[in-house]
Amino acid sequence: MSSETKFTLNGKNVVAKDGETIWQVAKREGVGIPHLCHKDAPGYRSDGNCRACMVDIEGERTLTASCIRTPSEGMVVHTETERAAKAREMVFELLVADQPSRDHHPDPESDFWTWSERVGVTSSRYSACAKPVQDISHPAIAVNLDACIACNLCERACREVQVNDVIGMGDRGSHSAPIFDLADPMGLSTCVACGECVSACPTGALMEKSLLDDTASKREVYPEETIDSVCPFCGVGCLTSVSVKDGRIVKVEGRDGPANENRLCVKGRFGFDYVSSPERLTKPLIRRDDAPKSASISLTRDNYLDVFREATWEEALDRAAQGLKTSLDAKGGAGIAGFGSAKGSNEEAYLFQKLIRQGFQTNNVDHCTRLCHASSVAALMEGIGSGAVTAPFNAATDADCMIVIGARPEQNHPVAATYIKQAAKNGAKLIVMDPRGQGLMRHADYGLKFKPGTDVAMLSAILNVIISEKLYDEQYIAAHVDGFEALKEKNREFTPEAMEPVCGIPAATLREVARLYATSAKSIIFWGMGVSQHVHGTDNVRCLIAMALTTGQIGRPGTGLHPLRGQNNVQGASDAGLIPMVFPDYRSVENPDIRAEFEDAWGRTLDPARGLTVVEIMDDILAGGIEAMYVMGENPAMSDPDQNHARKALASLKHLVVQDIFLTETAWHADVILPASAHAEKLGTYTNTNRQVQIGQPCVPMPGEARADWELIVALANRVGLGWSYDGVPAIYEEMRSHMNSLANISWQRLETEGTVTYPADAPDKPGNEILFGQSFPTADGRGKIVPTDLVPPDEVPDEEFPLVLTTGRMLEHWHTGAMTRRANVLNAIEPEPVVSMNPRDIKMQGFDIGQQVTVETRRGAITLTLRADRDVSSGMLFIPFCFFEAPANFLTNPQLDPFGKIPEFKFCAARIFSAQEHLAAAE
Ligand SMILES: Nc1nc2c(c(=O)[nH]1)N[C@H]1C(S)=C(S)[C@@H](COP(=O)(O)OP(=O)(O)OC[C@H]3O[C@@H](n4cnc5c(=O)[nH]c(N)nc54)[C@H](O)[C@@H]3O)O[C@H]1N2
Ligand SMILES: Nc1nc2c(c(=O)[nH]1)N[C@H]1C(S)=C(S)[C@@H](COP(=O)(O)OP(=O)(O)OC[C@H]3O[C@@H](n4cnc5c(=O)[nH]c(N)nc54)[C@H](O)[C@@H]3O)O[C@H]1N2
Ligand SMILES: [Mo]
Repeated sequence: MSSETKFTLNGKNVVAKDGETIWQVAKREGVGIPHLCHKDAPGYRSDGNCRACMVDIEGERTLTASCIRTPSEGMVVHTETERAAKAREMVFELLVADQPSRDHHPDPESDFWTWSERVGVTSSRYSACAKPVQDISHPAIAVNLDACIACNLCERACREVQVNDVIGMGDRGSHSAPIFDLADPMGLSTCVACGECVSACPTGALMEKSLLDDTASKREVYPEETIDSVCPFCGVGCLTSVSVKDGRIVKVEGRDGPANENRLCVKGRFGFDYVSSPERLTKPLIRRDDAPKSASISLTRDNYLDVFREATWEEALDRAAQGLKTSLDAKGGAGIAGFGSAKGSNEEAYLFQKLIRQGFQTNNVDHCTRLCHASSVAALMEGIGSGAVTAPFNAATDADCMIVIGARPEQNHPVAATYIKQAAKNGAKLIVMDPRGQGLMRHADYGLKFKPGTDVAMLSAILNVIISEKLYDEQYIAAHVDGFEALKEKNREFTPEAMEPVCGIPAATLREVARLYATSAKSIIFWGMGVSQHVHGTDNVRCLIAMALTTGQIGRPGTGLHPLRGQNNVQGASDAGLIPMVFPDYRSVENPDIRAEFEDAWGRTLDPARGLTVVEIMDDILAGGIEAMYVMGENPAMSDPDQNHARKALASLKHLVVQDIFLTETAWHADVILPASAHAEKLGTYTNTNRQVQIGQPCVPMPGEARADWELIVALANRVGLGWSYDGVPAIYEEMRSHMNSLANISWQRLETEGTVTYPADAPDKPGNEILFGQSFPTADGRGKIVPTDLVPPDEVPDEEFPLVLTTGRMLEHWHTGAMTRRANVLNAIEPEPVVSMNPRDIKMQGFDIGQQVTVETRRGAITLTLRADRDVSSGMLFIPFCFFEAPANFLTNPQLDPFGKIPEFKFCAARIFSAQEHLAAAE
């Protein structure tokens, strides 16, 4: 129910809706009231402490802060009485007294100075307090407390909006100011550098160092223009506004997008300078005739010209196409494969799979989704007929109970995590299930640190309780679900008591968690790689689907299944057909009718058999099958499992074309390297984890001779005789859309106007559907299907020789293989070197020293890195992130695949650790 309150503002009759404050109504009415401690953005509570927004209310003795005051019926408000104006002048005069002069101010263009100018007070009769110290210990953010007005917006930003709980207002001498943790230097505090405080600060006391001079106390950089775009990193899909000067990005701010409501994380806000890295590829390169290929990489910034020579575009493109044609002539499509990119746009993904399918008559086209949520998608397609999320992550706000399993959103989907944390703070129950501890557990009612690789056991026990205690929704099952009887039968033996020793969680806890999930009015499940990257990944997800289907926790606000999608465009690239089994929109390549539609549209006979997947392609190369590849925007020489094997495969290709923005480990094996466009340099659409299709705009020019990815795909297509002509990205989008029902009613023009639209949308003028499957599922008969599962152990369990469990994954500051973030200065400054994390007790027991060099070895390889203590890592486990080329985690990982999703078991293998010296000695 909306409420309305009528009152007068400066003599005009106005209406406040739904609890609007006087300040908000005034803004809507075009009456600007100064404000400093108030931020007009979602998630920010008004505090009314700075007194800059004082207004006069008839009949009231004192002035009132308009940012916290809601009007009452008939109230008469004046913003410009002499009394109000004088009071505000006084506020500003006192504040100005305490600021450095405008000429010596960190940000003379800050909101503070804009408002003081409007109020007419830019100097002061009062004298300043003693100047507090400057804190420049953080690589990204400068703290100049002399400019602080103690408005506490930064504290609200940190605690209430991002829920990071680092900043507090401490008492420093005569005036209160932000402190970090227990008054640590910011750079040593637990600050995660989301930059929300910087964005909130009205004076520039907290500021991006990238805008300041060498002393970090005075603003030096003023952008020339600001462009609306979308973040290039993760699947959250934060909308951004990108500020540019001299053709370089100098600052990124969050915009009010549906997924992020202005919020960003450290990568989105401070990780932009990879785009202008001096290591960007700027010229086409061709392998020298005298440079043999080798699986071992000895790549440095300076030696690449020993291996490659610069070439013209004509020569490089001819050579790239010729090599693919030669293989096609010799072997047909079976000799060729392509890896497309989930970092590129939908249009690029569509064109890439079209080129491979139409040009080379093969379905050997895949991308990193195979290493990611392939098992989730397999289980979801089977169970509910759709691989995408059933509800956006923001649905956390409406949930009563949230499960987060096998995911670390604080690190990997930080902005999504803010919604989960806020919901938990507002009383929703949070259950975090992960063998490794994480920050989110601090906000959780239950933190289940179960034994790795035992998800099916733990979840089956939960299902067992749901069944035996009759917590399921009988009506929902009757109306919507098949397979319940089979589940009951199979699940009988998986009692919590029987599963306790398997998964390590007490039976009583499993019962409580089952009851909480099943009986809460609205429960939602979020999951990630800890669930999917196992040989039983598909089974893990089948269990989660069974939990939702038996309890009817799906299809309503605050409920659903949400696999947190990883890359900025992995949802879109998958939708666009960058998958070996399916054309765009998951339509089977094996179905003759569907194939006929694409054969008609593309004018060629197409391959009737499903293609090989990422890891299968590597195997097939070494088995003498595939001999030529085109890799765009992926770095399999770092991201594929068992690198000794994968790099050997890449090195043994007869012809490899790599299209990237950097000379990656994969490019090292190439015959031809095509310098491509970074996200910030091109137009395109990207689909985030919430199914929101959003436009990314070009913000800066491409470096040197680099070219847009889509133009390069077209150039290759035309060199293999496909005769493509597109007059731009919109035309590609519209062609793609003609094959995709999911994008019905979402025309390019609509996207241009609205910037972001959720699919599916029922009409061109209706917003898309955020919550899906309230009525039925998109399966053949409209019903959901439960598929019961068995307990399957991880493929390689610890033994005497390799007694530890190695798990791999990510860190907040780095992106995957490090190609981008190791070249982003702030991010690399925070996490500069390869580390393996181990429980401090294990470190002590083994007699190691924190910070020493250690070697970690598995049956497939060994790497040497720095030992880090981390209480979150359980005893008996090691954790290594795969972003460091100096010590690639994937030398160690097990390539064994899940039989349905074909995803490798990145999250579990047997390992051992010893001091690096020992390792060296043994080698000698
Ligand atoms: N900073 C950053 N953010 C990223 C990325 C990045 O590289 N860096 N990559 C993006 C991509 S593509 C993806 S897919 C997402 C991935 O995001 P997440 O799914 O959060 O990824 P991970 O950190 O790999 O693994 C998640 C969790 O799985 C747990 N785990 C390990 N073994 C098991 C197990 O047996 N069972 C269960 N249930 N859990 C287990 C780990 O302890 C870890 O906490 O992140 C995206 N966001
Ligand atoms: N051990 C271990 N391995 C894993 C995982 C794990 O958890 N553990 N996780 C897996 C998962 S979930 C994923 S998604 C994969 C990710 O694996 P990859 O996709 O191979 O990893 P990225 O580093 O994201 O590679 C992206 C590449 O694209 C380039 N690039 C960026 N933007 C553009 C662009 O606009 N155009 C072009 N042409 N190139 C561009 C970058 O320079 C980089 O080389 O890794 C998988 N590997
Ligand atoms: Mo991923």
